[in-house]
Amino acid sequence: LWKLMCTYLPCDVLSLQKSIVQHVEYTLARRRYKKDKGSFYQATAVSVRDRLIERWTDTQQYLSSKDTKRVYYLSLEYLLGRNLQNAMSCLALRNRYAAALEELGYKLEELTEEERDPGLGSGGLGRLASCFLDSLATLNYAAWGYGIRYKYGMFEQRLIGRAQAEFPDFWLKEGYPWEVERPDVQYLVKMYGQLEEDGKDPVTGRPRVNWVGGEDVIAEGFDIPVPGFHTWNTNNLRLWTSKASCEFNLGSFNDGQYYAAIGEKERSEPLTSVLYPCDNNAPGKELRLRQQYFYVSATLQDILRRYKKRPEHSLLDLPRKVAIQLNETHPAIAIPEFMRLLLDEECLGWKEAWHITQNTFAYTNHTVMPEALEVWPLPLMEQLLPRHLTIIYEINHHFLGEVRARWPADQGRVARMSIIEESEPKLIKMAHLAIIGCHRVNGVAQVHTGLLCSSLFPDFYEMWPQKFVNITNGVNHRRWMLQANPAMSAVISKWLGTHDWIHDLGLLARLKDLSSNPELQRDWQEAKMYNKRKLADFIKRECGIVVNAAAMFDVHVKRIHEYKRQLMNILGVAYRYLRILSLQQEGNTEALGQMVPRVVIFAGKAAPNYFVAKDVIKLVLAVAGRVNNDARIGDLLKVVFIPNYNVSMAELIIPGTDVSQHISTAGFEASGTSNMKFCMNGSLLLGSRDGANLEIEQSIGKDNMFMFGANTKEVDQLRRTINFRKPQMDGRLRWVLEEILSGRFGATFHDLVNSLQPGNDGYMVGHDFGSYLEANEVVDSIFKNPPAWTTKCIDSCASMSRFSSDRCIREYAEKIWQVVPHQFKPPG
Ligand code: 26Q
Repeated sequence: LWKLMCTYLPCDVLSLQKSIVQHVEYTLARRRYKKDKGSFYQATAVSVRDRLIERWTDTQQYLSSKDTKRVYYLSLEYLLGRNLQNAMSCLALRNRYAAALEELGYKLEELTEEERDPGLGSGGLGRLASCFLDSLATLNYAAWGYGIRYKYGMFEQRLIGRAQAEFPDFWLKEGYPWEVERPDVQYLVKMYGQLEEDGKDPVTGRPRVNWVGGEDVIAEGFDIPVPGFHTWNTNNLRLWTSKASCEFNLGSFNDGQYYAAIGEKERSEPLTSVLYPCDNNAPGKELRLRQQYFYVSATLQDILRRYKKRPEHSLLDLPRKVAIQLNETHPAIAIPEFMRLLLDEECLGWKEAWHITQNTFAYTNHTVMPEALEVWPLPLMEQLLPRHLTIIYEINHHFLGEVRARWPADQGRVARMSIIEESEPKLIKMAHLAIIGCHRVNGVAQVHTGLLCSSLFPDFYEMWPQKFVNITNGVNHRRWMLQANPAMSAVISKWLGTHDWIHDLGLLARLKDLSSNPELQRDWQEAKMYNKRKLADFIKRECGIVVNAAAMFDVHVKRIHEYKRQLMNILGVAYRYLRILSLQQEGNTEALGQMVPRVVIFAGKAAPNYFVAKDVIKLVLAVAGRVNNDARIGDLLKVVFIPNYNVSMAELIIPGTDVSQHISTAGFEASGTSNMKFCMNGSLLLGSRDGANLEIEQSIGKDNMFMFGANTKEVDQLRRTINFRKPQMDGRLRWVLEEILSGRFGATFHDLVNSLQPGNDGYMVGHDFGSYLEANEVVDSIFKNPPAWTTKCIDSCASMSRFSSDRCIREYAEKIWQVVPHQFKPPG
């Protein structure tokens, strides 16, 4: 029996084949001899999953036996991307599976395409959480992610009548082979109801309250294994789904209540139905708060249950064994919920409970946008979570006492720092609650952390300077280089003479000595061309637009938001178009001959109720329609909007890019992470002085980056004076706007044009437009010199090691979580 328990599944090619065919037949009950890519994808996935599961359960067993400190990452969003390739490379079984499938008549690359992206997130924050999970597992940290298993993820974007249309994304339609349902992991979560006073606690002497009545919802866990790359350690991502609590005892209802009970069941199901598709915006919707609380409560109950399983664990020691990271304020209701569990369920006193809570939690801020800072109307909190409101009052009371003690007679400061905003209705500021309840607060890039300390939370920074730390974001280079770009990865390995850079990205620096070597350059350019052709094929399939792979591929892909300034890009494109036509009219063949053919590629989703962003998509499509169908333009300019941007599309687009745009108004993009991915894939960046762009520039060198526009300080100045110092508009911008208003691009886009008039232009498009166009000219001039261009690409790529999420996770481990790696080795 022991021997049986110590043996892992066989992984030779024949065994893999057998397992795939068996899963087709017995797990899926489909015909094994019928050619069916869908079934073979599913079966392959389950076969890989089997091989993850053994490591997964053994890792968890091992970590429990060692009683290691665990990190829990709480995020309302994860953008996992496809799993099949990732899991196979983690297990080092990619080649064997490819061989096994080849003989069965399938290409691994084709089966990969069968997997649907779980779109359980809306943008950068969710993708960052997924990169973190990968790095945590690879670096052998004991960590679990917790999230929500939305039934409908990020909506599917289609373009209908040259505009965005949203469709539900029912990603579970064919089932999701990577998850394991845990019917045995269920918790009750209560909402609404009333408080009842219940005398005094005999031990602590504190007044006791009971939270009674209300509705109970069941949370049930689904687990997804998170493998590390070339290590046995396999972590867990637990996602909650909601179920009606009457499923507990439906059988015992008598006839009259039976129907009512079913009705209640129907009401509870939708709680985890749909992901809010916002990004950098926080609508104060009751359902969203219910989702947050539901998920947080289940998670904390689960964490406490696991901790209490060991009889020697005392709650006072909890921070030595548990670190909880809040991804934004979305799970910040965890602070009062944890206090409630410690006070009301575990019967601790306030001081002990507060000490434990503060030392367990830490908070990452991802945004400085005022409209994205979460606030909840106090009456809503009172109705939904009456007990939590009283706890928030008490936290605030203790906290403001501290403020008053340190700054006596500074009422202004007390009002500014309070968790509760004295407006009508009163509001609860979740960021204040998070800062007060956590021992660390971090920003995600140097400028961003600077802004947190100087303009967003200066009072808190003054009170607790040591609480604030910067941890610049990073990305998982295994997914974003090795998996997404095998062509370039092969060139790198060939020229370094080793694959070790995959484990230690610092090794890439050696490429810098070789970057002008013509043979390396040829290999590099070939890889880039291969990726561009793949992208061109995709564009033809998806958009019906034929583009020339020799042209410069200029890419701007991310959520559509005013501060990200896709509008500035498309206005620049319109300018280029008008300029080509006027050069033609002048008969200026020399200038025309100097022009660099460009394909300008956009992709990204606009929140369904964000009409300005949807207008920007319309304008892009309108300009594309005009430019692409103007025979005079030919290959000089093409404009493409690829619908339904997601992680797997990013894996295709990023490697095929020559220059990518990260052009947010300075001071608005907390970090950005795609800038890192593009740079790692040999694209040059056209960027504003914002977020991580600045640190990337520091690492790769000024000469390798096309930077333009106002910096944070200048933007701040400009915004202060916007209403009384109206600058002259750049002549080129005025020209473009006039042409748009004249109907040159179909509709006249009055609202967009109006938003750019001096005085209205909060995102400084007008101010930066000139320097943006000039930066674009520099891009053109260097692109015309391929060796110079390629040297820059290689040099930048070679300088990117700091932006691996491995570096980032090590910093969290050291500066915030106080955890060290624990590597699990299998028996035998
Ligand atoms: C809040 C309340 C209700 C509904 C939705 C939301 C909500 C959801 C998502 C608010 C914000 C978000 C997403 C924010 C986000 O993606 N921020 C990005 O985080 C990245 C990782 O740190 C940064 O690189 C980006 O700069 C930042 O914009």
